[in-house]
Amino acid sequence: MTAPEHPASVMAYIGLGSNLANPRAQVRRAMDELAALPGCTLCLRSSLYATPPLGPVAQPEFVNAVVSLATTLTPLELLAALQGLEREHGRVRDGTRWGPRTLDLDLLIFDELQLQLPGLIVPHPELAKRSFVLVPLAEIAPVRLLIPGHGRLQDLLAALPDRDAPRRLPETAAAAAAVPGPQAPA
Ligand code: A4P
Ligand code: MG
Repeated sequence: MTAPEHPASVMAYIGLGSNLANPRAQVRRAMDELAALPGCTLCLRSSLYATPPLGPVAQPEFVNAVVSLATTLTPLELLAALQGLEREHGRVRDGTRWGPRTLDLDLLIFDELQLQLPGLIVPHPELAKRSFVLVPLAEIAPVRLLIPGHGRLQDLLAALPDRDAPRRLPETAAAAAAVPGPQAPA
């Protein structure tokens, strides 16, 4: 008798970003949806971070995070699944590059692969310069993680000019409420 075939899973890292229509809720919901994708198991999720918008358009602050996914999907299948989730979040592409969005899901890293396809570049080409990607990534990935074509995560982090820019947000509304406020009079 032969054992059933299971495609081997590999580790992928996904960057999440939102700056429209309740960004924290968009990102939290997207994490749950990523966990439910067929062929994927969500391994770790970073905290949520408030980050200053990068790009030419004046727009609200972003909420960013990163998750790791063990996946049996191919890179193009995973990208298609990410774009499906963006559409479900009402993402409208009006052609403005780096414009405001309800949800952006970027395939940051896919195992040890380096890909240059017409609709998919892996690792994500901007990743090494972005504190809103590297800071949450460092929360869930080994610091010695080797990012194909870019080097070690710890070296990329050390080279960032704005490493302190992402502001870690409280876990949940309940966690925020648990932060002690001014003492009430006795
Ligand atoms: N594409 C190619 N490679 C990838 C990949 N690795 N992951 C293609 C995802 N998509 C990839 O993306 C444009 C095209 O990139 C897609 O058709 C896909 O096939 P898009 O999501 O339609 O447009 P975009 O997001 O505006 O462009 P781009 O260049 O992907 O922008 P980024 O890199 O996503 O940056 N500031 C803060 N603080 N936080 C942010 O999250 N995000 C952006 C957008 C700008 N400023 C930001 C943030
Ligand atoms: Mg994008």
